[in-house]
Amino acid sequence: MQNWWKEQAVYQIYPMSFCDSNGDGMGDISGIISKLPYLKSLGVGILWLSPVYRSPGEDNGYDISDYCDIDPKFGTLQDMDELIQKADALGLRIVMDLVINHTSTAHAWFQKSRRREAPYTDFYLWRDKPNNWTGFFGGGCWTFDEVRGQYYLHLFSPGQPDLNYKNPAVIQAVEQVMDFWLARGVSGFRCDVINLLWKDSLKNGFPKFILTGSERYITRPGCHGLLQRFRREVLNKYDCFTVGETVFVSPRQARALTDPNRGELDMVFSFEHMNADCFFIKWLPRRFSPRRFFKSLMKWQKKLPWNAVYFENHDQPRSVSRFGDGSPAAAKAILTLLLTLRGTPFVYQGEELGMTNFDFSSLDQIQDVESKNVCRILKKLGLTDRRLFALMKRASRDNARTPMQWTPGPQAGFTTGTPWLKVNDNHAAINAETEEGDPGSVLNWFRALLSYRNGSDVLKQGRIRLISREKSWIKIERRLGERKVIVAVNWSPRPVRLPLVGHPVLSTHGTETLDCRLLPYEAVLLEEMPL
Ligand code: ISL
Repeated sequence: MQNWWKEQAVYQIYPMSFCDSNGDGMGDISGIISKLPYLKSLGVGILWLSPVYRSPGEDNGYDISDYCDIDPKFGTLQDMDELIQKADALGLRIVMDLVINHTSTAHAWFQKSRRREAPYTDFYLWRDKPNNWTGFFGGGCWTFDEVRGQYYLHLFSPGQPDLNYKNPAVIQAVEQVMDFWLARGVSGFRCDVINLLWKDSLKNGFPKFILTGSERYITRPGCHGLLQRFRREVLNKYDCFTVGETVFVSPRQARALTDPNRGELDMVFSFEHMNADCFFIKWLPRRFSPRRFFKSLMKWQKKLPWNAVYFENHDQPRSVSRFGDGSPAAAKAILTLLLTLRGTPFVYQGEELGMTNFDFSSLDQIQDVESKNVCRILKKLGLTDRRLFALMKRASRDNARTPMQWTPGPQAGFTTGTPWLKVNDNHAAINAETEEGDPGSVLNWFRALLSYRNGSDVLKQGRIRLISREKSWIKIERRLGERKVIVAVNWSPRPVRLPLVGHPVLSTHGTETLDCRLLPYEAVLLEEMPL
């Protein structure tokens, strides 16, 4: 038996869009509690909640003003305790999002820091003059604060000032936050942009097309040191795990970050496979190539003994719209690969239903701070509204943030009020209630597949080998001792011929016999037993 977080699948909840219990149009913790039986029925074992802490909401909760309280729009600390308890009673663990590269400007630490109140004076990165760095959301990353009379660094929005990890008091304060939640019963953290914490210096960077200055803060030795310290001082006291969101990480860096002997993180989210439909950043699109996608996935499978596997989250467009043709068949094929690669699978709310990109009809319907910034900048650069619209359709983070589709009814059963972000019109067909009753639905495929994985040591623990990858299909082998599971996925809307040997156990199209032909977007699992 390996670590519990290697045995179970993780389900990411974006609380604003999951389930609204009080009709204010915004998801909340009581809503999540009401859906625990559904989550249990999926077969997942761990629930990761995007931030529910107190926050002004400039970046939908990734700008925290109090780490030790729940934002009133989501409920109370008591609701959170109830969620942890009720989840635990069902054998589900809760993992929090830990956003410690920056706080909100509304955080008391920042308010005191801008007034130079000890011990908060140096909690942030203050300078008389900005350097030449550029931020993640486009444009500069220094804002002048009138109260203090200095500029502060923010790699993200102006409302998200970066903390100063060269100040030991910051490290201690952050460790207290981790302790607070672990003692309350959470089972770990998804650590937001965790490889950016340590800034070597604030000197100018080499001018670059994007992220000038990043060589001074991405995965620096000081960051490894910090992570080791968090592990030693806090995490080791608990039965928990951490997964780091590590932007622009290389396989070598990821290996070091997740090496159990170094004691830093347990897993990381890498980004390379997310470039299968763009050049380096999503604002530079290119046609999706399954071959490029498979190549990157297999490279990372080979280079790391164990890692997080994901195709979707709250920052990425929907996988079925992006890597497939939007059809339920494509959704099933994509989920098949997600759940059969080696590693801990992370599934994002709605992915199990085949939810698609946002069907917005005007740019005004977009709420995301990143999208709004990028629109402003590209408009200034002369991009037409038509091209801007097309780009946002493809890449806006709001694509994955539309409300969860529970029923075919009004507002997809997400709220009785007006949802904060428009519900996708396709909820009439794509929703949990309808899919529940359809044996051929994406939802029921997800359940069947995860249930098979949960019972298969070969899939959970076995080695992985690529048998072959072609332009539009992939065949992999998982092996534990003498037992093998072969997974073949046709990633295209055309049938393909390929050699298949073994005893078919699951097929998206219900095929019971082998004819070495996969229908459009068909995926099959075959078992091979020792003779
Ligand atoms: O979302 C992105 C591209 O569209 C990424 O560049 C993203 O900003 C980066 O992966 C960091 O993401 C995380 O931190 C951000 C927050 O906005 C994201 O939601 C979060 O996942 C700042 O806290």
